[in-house]
Amino acid sequence: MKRIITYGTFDCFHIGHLRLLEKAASLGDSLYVGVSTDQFNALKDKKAMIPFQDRLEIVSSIKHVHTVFPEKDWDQKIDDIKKYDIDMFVIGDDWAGHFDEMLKEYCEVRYLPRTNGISSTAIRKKISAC
Ligand code: C2G
Repeated sequence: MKRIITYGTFDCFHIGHLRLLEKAASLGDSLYVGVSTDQFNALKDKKAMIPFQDRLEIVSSIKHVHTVFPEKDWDQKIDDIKKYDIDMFVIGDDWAGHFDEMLKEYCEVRYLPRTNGISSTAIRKKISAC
């Protein structure tokens, strides 16, 4: 059983998020997703429009997702990889090169192409302009 892990804010859930999760899930047998808490987003200089509990529930409802859990800080990934016996870490290539040193001795690290033309930031801007 090949286990995959990824992380994200998943604010204003959109097709770019869905395609990432679909592709990540296709690389193994079960997909584990860390959803950034509102407090952790503050550390990422991000302010999600959708509260953490709602984002967690939305991501957990995606058929490709096996398990969701809170992402509370930058340093929990190695513990998560051990806890869930993960084989591969995947994330969009906007993060390319960012996690190799930290994670490569624990699991495979793979960066997947982002979906162009859509972002939570753009959606939030459109909503605020209404
Ligand atoms: N994504 C994508 N295409 C987009 C937008 C996002 O493939 N158009 C991917 C991102 O690359 C990421 C995932 O969807 O893999 C979630 O995106 P965000 O919610 O923006 O995640 P981020 O805030 O970058 O958090 O520890 C890692 C961080 O928590 C990642």
